[in-house]
Amino acid sequence: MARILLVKCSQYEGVLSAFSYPLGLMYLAARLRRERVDHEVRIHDLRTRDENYDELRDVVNSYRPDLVGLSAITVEASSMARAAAAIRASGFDGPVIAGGPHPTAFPEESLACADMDLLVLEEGEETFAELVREWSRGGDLHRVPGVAFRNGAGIGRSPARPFIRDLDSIPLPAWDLVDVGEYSQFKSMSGIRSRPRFANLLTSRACPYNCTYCLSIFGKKFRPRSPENVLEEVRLLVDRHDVGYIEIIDDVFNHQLDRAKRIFDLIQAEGLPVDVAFPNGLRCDTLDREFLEKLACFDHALICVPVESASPRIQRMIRKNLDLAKVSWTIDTCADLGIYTRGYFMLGFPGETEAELKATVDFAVRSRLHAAFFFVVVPFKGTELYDTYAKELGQRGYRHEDHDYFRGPMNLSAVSDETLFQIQKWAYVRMAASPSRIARVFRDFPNRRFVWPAVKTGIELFRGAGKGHKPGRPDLIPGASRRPTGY
Ligand code: B12
Ligand code: SF4
Repeated sequence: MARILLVKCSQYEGVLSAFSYPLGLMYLAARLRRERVDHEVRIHDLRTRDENYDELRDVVNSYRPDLVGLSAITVEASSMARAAAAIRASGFDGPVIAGGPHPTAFPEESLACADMDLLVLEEGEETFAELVREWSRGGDLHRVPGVAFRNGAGIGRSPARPFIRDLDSIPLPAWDLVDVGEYSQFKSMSGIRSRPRFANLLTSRACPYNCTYCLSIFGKKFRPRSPENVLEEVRLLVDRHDVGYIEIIDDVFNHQLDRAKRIFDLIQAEGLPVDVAFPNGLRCDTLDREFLEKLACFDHALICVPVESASPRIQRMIRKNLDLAKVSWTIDTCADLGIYTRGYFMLGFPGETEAELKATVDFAVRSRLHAAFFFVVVPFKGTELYDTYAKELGQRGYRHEDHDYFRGPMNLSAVSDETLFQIQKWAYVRMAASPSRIARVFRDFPNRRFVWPAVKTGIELFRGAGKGHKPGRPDLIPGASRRPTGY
């Protein structure tokens, strides 16, 4: 038997402004429990803690794990290194293994941290289970498919591991290892919610589209869970964890529309008292009326609408290729059916002109969206957008931590910084200055308790436009509140 500590890293020293459960680690833990040997697993989420690293040292000292796993996205890169250092500082001398989007996209950089032993690339369940098995019998971890490790001056990789074909074959995430009550103290990803206790649900993996700014860690072949398998998890969340609000965070939940509708049908047929949100967005030019009507049957439903740009040229350039007329139809139909919609827009694509930026803002303002977020484009390594601009970014001294939800540190567009950030600021003002929108928000807003947090987020987004992130000063980061929002 091995004792395993799984740690989710955090960009800030202070709790995060929008929360999701550490689903990746919960999947790994559930998979480990399926091994013939009884492993003991604990999850420690640094995003829920005010003072992260001293406490982590204490956890390692008291839990005494045999093996530690770290999970990080790219903005959490320095947290990953600090966490590894804190773990080593506690005297831990077992393997420190990291996985998640950051180690997958930046293996060389991740292994430059001397406290790190090994990386798991891409999907982790099978690789991590095999690593633990090999470690238990003193085998060679570098031979396990799907890993990267230091090799002299460079890095070595074992053969890639194929993606899991049948997602129903992996166990449901280990919901018993997280405290749903504690997570529900925080603002969930959708920011507003209709019921107190929420959970995240991943009903499929991978997205077949090829947007140039998106990192693909689950491959390009859409892999769905069966509706029955999804229902089993919703049932567990309701019955054992009293969850009432489900936030589905698939890349593209509606890729197989009939499957998506059947999931709604099954949940409703069983009379499970949940509302549903898609804070990560849906592909909004492929929805039909039946899908939206079924969604509207929940007491409350929320869809985020990732439009990104209303410029056809930019749509082509970023390979999103959205049918904007169809997206407008979706937004209008949602408005008619009382489904809450929030648009996601990206400003400042390479070479984007003032006319194109304004067209995007006009699209949002003229639409019947309840709300909209206007982000500044930041290319991530591992994406085509980054590869195209890597040199330029290097020259500008780009660092991963230099941006967050509220502030974009760069401007790749054809307009000056001043113009870009003015347009971004005014976008929020124009969205808010619509009496019919305000009336619609009041009609469809799920819960009065979230009115103030939602207004605050709007103000933070407005104020954040054009400001650079100040590393090491988390109190200056809007939204990185040190206290739970309290439901
Ligand atoms: C939930 C989510 C969030 C949450 C939580 C983010 C966080 N701090 O972790 C919120 C809403 C806060 C968020 C915000 C952002 N996000 Co986000 N988000 C997601 C989303 C939709 C789901 C994550 C998830 O739960 N996946 C499901 C689980 C099962 O997958 P997983 O965590 O990757 O775990 C698997 C493997 O990676 C691996 N693994 C993971 N950890 C470990 C650890 C070990 C030891 C091992 C062995 C294996 C392993 O095994 C797991 C099981 O197979 C993903 C998209 C996606 N498809 O994953 C984007 C994604 C993670 N987000 C992304 C981005 C860019 C952001 C933002 C930076 C956006 C922005 N411009 O502000 C912000 C960052 C804010 C912040 N400070 O956290 C990118 C990350 C790219 C990158 N290089 O890091 C992703 C991948 C989207 C994309 N396709 O580009 N996000
Ligand atoms: S941005 Fe969305 S639609 Fe585009 S590739 Fe990524 S997950 Fe797919």
